Amino acid sequence: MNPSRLLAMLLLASSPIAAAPADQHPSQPGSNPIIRDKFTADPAPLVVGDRLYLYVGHDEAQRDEMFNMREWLVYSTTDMKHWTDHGPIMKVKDFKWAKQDAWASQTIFKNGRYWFYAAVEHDATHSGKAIAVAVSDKPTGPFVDAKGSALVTNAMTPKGTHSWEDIDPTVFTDDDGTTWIAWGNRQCYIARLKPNMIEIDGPIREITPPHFEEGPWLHKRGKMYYLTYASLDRKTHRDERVSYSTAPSINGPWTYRGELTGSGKYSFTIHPGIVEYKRNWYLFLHNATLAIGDLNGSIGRRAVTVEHLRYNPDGTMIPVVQTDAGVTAPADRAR
Ligand code: FUB
Repeated sequence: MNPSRLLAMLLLASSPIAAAPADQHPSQPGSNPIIRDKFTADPAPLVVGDRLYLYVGHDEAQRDEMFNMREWLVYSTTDMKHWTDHGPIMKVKDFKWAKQDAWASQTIFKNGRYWFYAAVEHDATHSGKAIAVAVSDKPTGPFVDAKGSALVTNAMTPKGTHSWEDIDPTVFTDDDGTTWIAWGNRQCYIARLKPNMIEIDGPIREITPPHFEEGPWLHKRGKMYYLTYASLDRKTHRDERVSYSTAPSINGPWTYRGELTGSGKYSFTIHPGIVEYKRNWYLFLHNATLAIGDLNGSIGRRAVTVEHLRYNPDGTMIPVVQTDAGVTAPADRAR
């Protein structure tokens, strides 16, 4: 998030344009937004056996606050329609070296444990944002700081242009067992993780794709690797959209494939999370259409959604139209 946009965002957040209408959507299970009693953002799915877990940040912005995010929550489902609330898995203060900002996260399973990677604001000992790593024996936590210090600090990406570039980790284990981590804001970075999951192994490489803003998500389908992300073409758009690149290997070369979906309704940010579950593919996003009590959706009061995701025969992803119906609509009509 660019500070020069901050003032504009705050003004928008309190303007009629940004104010979401009262929640008029039908509450049919599976329709969007999927979580309606809390504001949630930055969805990150993980399949464990026959259950899909969904890790989110808890948006608690009051009035014109931009962001107020102090904890991460997890939900789960076995049918994509009914969600169980497992409560908070961690608070940002559980990382003793972090100051604030429970921003985007992702959890993966490796070596019998669940590894949780998240963006936070570092305390005064390091400037700017950082990436934390925590671990648990269960997908629902409790998670504990696995390292006692940041996995990535702003100083580790010295060619970056700003202090909040080291955010939004995505983690992916390739077929050879190597786990990779990518992250970034405006600059997108990738690095290998050591088998211990708490140290970077080797160089950090920049792989910034066109219009990259933040929120990268790595996945693989067949032989194709995908880097999906929140994009912003400042010349033409006011709000983030989702774009993606593909590659024949995690090391690239990456080919830009254009936009996967438009902006989340009423939301400056958007954040993709992609997963295959029970032989169907899903794209999780967030928008700002939810109202709870007298609090309307805004930049800091978002709501997680999910849509079907389909592929063309050549492996490219079919553009996704964001809907109120969500996955209550049949997958074959998800265009
Ligand atoms: O939720 C806080 C930040 O906003 C995330 O880290 C970004 O991806 C954007 O969604």
